[in-house]
Amino acid sequence: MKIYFAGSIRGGREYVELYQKIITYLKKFGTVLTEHVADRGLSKFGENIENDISIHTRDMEWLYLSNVLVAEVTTPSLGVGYEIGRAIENNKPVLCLYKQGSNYKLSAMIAGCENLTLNEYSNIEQVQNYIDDFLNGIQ
Ligand code: 6K6
Repeated sequence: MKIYFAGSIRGGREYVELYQKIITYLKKFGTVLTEHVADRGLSKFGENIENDISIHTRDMEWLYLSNVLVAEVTTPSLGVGYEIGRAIENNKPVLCLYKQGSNYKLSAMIAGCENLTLNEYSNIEQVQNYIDDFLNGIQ
């Protein structure tokens, strides 16, 4: 299984350690195409020598190749929201994970979307259980 993991980069890196844990767990199920999302060596806002057009082109190729998109949506991110929309339009199953009690309010465009699965979690064990349920259900 090819998995596209989406998490905030320029939207804010507050949960990057959690992204790393999610990616490690997702690897039990197949290949994660977007491990760089948890790259802690990255400068604060994801600025590096790659230009934005090549980032977008490459990420869309990976999104089309993937069997499923898993997104950590707690930190609001235009890029993550865009990827979720593109995945749904391309009939990919989408799992969104949102940290309960966060100060960030989840957009109605995610919370109210019936074409994705949204799970709220409070710890990594719950995240793992939601991933198990979701990915075992589509395999
Ligand atoms: C290199 C290593 C890590 O980041 C970089 C350069 N920037 C990006 N590289 C790859 N994907 C990116 C980059 N910036 C945004 N994205 C995609 O958008 C990722 O797949 C994330 O899921 C999402 C984050 O969007 P923003 O709006 O928070 O940046």
